[in-house]
Amino acid sequence: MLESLSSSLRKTILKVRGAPIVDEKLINELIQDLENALLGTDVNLDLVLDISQKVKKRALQDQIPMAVSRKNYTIKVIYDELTDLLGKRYAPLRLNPNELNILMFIGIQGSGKTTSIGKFANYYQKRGFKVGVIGGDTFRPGALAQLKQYIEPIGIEVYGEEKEKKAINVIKNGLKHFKEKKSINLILIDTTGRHKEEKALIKEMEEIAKTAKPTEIILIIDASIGQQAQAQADAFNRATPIGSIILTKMDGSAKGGGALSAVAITGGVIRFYGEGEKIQDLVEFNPTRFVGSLLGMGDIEGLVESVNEAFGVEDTAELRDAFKKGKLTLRHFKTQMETANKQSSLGKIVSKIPGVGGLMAGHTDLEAESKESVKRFIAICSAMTDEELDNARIIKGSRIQRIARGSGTSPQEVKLLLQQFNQMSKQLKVMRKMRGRRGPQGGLPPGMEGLLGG
Ligand SMILES: Nc1nc2c(ncn2[C@@H]2O[C@H](COP(=O)(O)OP(=O)(O)OP(=O)(O)O)[C@@H](O)[C@H]2O)c(=O)[nH]1
Ligand SMILES: [Mg+2]
Repeated sequence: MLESLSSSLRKTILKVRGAPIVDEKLINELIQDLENALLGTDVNLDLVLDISQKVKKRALQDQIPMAVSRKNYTIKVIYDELTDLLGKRYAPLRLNPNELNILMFIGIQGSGKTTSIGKFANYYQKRGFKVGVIGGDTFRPGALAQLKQYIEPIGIEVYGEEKEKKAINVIKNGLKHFKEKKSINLILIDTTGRHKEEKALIKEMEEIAKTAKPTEIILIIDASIGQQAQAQADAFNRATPIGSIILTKMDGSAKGGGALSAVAITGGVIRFYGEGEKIQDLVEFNPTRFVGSLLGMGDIEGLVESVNEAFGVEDTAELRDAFKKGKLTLRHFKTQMETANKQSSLGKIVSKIPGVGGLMAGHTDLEAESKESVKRFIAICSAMTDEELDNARIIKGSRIQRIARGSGTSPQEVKLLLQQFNQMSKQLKVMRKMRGRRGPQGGLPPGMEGLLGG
């Protein structure tokens, strides 16, 4: 599924992960990568620019809780914006097994109607529905044979009339046939695909719909047309309030992202997509899960949840004050580590970074590892004197040796902590300069993420 988009997005995420600090330069690189990835899958230029501006602004300027690293926040922002692009609403198709459901499939020539009906029949049969299919394509020679050949092997009856030329008659008779069989609770209607454009298609849809009174009309769009899908979806949305959309050929098309986003901005509801010619190749579309798998892991929702959770945790007033004044001491730093240690979300945040799954093979206990490093940082700070906590500059030579001994760590670890603390203080000064006198209020300067083990 959208392999090249997915692999470029994963590379982008890995770049965030691998960078020592998240600064403007990195964000600019990211934006460039993100734009290229989206344009490469035919997402509309205006949409791409809109997304990249939002990501840039949020990643650099949003005020985030101290327990969230700017890296994770940036990843979450990318995730948010992509999910937004594809439609936040998750709307599974609701069929009632206690009633007769009639679904009518329409779409321009060759879009994948007949194949999608087979996939639907298979999908819902597996979920306990008793399915019947009506071959309402009386236009193309061989259409009925194709339908039967595809669907009968899974044990589903196909109603068709070789000699009848009027689709509407076949559909009427087919409905009667299946309604008499009381056991059938899902009827799928195939239709003619002679239309090459939206207008005639919609007209025919309205005519058949009057007779068949479908529960739902399903528009099939071939994803390989990319952002041109917007015109079809638009016309369709205007014509019917009960429509859903299936995108086909998501496997073979480099333009799938364009088609998905183009349909999403019309407000059209994408329920499924096809990713192959076989009868099993139908996937229910869920924007959040979809973006999660694009970015490289199913569980990105976990990361997002953890970041959201951390947003609910107040930073201490003392800390905010320190940031405002631009005076950060190791004491603040220690307090922050202690808060982070208490938060269950921290370990979760670190362990749920999308895209690092493969790289982290063998480091399965990333969460425990990051908790461990926070604990060690706390231990190091606890071995410091009050004087040292208030003035990190005096920590040198023999003091480092003493702190390492006292905390059960090594002088290297103490130096690492001091380095990261210095980097953070520098970042804070730069930020204060950039933002004038106001100063960030509780925001985490880029670079602090290193302290959180992320
Ligand atoms: N790779 C791939 N091929 C697909 C997919 N869906 C449909 N196809 C292929 O696209 C071609 C057209 O599919 P049909 O289901 O016959 O399309 P249709 O809309 O019924 O076509 P008409 O009845 O002629 O209008 C067939 O060769 C299908 O195998 C998909 O998700 N992936
Ligand atoms: Mg067909």
